[in-house]
Amino acid sequence: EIGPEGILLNEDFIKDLFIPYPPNVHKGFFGKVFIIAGSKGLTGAAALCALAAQRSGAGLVTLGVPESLTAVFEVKLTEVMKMPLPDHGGCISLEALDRALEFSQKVDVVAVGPGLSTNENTKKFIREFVINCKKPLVLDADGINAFQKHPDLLRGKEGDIIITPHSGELARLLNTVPLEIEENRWQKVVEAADEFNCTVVLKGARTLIKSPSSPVYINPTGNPGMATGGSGDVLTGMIAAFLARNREPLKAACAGVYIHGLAGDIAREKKGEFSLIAGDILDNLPEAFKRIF
Ligand code: NPW
Ligand code: AMP
Ligand code: MG
Repeated sequence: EIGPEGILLNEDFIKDLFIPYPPNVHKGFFGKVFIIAGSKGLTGAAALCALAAQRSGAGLVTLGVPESLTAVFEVKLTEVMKMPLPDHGGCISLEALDRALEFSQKVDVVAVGPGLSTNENTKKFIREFVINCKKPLVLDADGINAFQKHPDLLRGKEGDIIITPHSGELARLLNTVPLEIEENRWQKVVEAADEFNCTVVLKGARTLIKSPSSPVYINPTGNPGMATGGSGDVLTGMIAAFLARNREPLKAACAGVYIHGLAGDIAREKKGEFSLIAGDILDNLPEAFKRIF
């Protein structure tokens, strides 16, 4: 424990996340995840996120993608299902709202954000979707950026939400600059969890996790090799999969962050810190799970 209100994450906290299941289990038991991600030039973020959810035990993963890019995703991803959504110029558009909301009713968790772009029409779609979605949500990257000038909309939203900002993204949400977040990480994670009444994962070296009623959890795993494009997209898929399975935002967030860092540490053992790429974190998820369970 770090002080009265800080707790260092460890494996014991993670272990009881995974409830035993019978041998005749079926895929519905492990949870259905809907990920809305990707745009022209950023299909990698969507693919990494979806595969991470699949590798993190989700029973069914469906990726909502810009319709015009469907063929790209069909080639990139085999196990993941795709839901083509109306787009303009490779960015999901507001016209996608009804289809996305309707599909969300059939899943356990929706993750929104990786690689969606900051196209104005896409941001409108994101805000309308998030406000009207009745399922637990994981918001990352552009799923957070869409609320930059509309924090009140996020503040007023009911239901379980996990947000996973890096300093730049939390700065946008709190209308400040990244340095201000970096210099006051503890205070800012507390402020954000309180203000938005949701679980906040403030990423970076020693990621901090906090829900409105919890202490601050500090993650000891991970390494600087993970400061590479796509790392965070992997984390989002993992947290969504865990949330679909256990429905406990704080536990899902803590487990995601801890195991993501562990997979990054295993990747570093094999590839070295210098060459580590996000796909290596993904590739070492199986090894990380084997070490814990
Ligand atoms: P600077 O200039 O680096 O010092 P953005 P993004 C600042 C997708 N991706 N960590 C930083 O400052 C994502 O999912 C797609 C990080 C800069 O001003 C998003 O949809 C990939 N940043 C989209 O791209 C792989 C920090 O914040 C700004 C920081 C954009 O996401 C890559 C950077 O943030 C990527 O995941 C910190 N600790 N502190 C793909 N293969 O498809 C300050 N900053 O502009 O939100 O850019 O995170 O790359
Ligand atoms: P993103 O910026 O969204 O791609 O997320 C980056 C991911 O890598 C987050 O999970 C960070 O916690 C992790 N990460 C980035 N830099 C470091 C670092 N220096 N040490 C440990 N983890 C890091
Ligand atoms: Mg990111």
